[in-house]
Amino acid sequence: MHPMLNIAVRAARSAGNIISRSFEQQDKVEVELKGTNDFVSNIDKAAEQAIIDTIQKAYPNHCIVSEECGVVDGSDQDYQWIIDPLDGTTNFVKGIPHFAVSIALKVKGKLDQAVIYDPIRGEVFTASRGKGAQLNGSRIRVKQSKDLNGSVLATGFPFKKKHHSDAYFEMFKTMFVKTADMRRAGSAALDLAYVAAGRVDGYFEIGLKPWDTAAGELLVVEAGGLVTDFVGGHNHSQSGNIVAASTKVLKEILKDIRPHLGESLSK
Ligand code: 2AM
Ligand code: CA
Repeated sequence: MHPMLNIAVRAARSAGNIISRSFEQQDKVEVELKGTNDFVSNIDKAAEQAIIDTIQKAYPNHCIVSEECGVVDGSDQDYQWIIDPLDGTTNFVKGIPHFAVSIALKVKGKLDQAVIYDPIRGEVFTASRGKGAQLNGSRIRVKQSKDLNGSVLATGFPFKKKHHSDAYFEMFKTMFVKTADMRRAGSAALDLAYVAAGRVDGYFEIGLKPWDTAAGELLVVEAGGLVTDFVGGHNHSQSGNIVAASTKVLKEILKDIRPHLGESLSK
């Protein structure tokens, strides 16, 4: 394993231990609202600190961008860690056992290493640039479905951007009638990991942040899939609008999204 991926996995496991221990003791979880429909807990922050400590111990000069604490500047701008200590916080605070730790490393602006750790199921999804993607050490691959017929797509609702509800549910409807079914499980990181593992045939969501998708993007690409924005371009980390699937399924999804884009989602 690449030494930097090894550190990422160690950091993810230490955060995951904090999260799963606290999940058993919900009375110790303190929840705040950081924005509309947007929860954060003391556990998000404790898990984040564990990750930052692990990375900084190994690589004190690297930069870090993290969901709860923002940017930690390092002297070496070539290395940037992108962290979501607890992806699926709403599930966590409601007692639903589906969430993950997501850690990615960009080297000179390119995704290089990624880990997504589901501490409840003990699943560690990893990817290294050019070396493929793994689940608990075994190779995973995107399902090479040829169209939406018989497929299951993962998605998330635009819960923080409800002004997109009409456009989103029109897209949803267009795809839903063609698929076998849809899943809305509540963790973007795990949705992308499941695309990489071939558990779902594709995924789309509006309004995500870079830490929700950075690790998942490398997983999908290394597992033989594609990741784009809503018009097939590569603006998804800026726009937060993301599609991930095999080449053929992605083309179908983009075709179904296109009529409902309007001005603000056309990137
Ligand atoms: P979080 O739990 O770390 O906030 C749920 O749809 C998934 O999307 C979660 O992974 C959640 O991450 C993420 N998410 C973050 N911002 C979102 C937004 N504005 N709209 C939809 N999903 C968002
Ligand atoms: Ca997140």
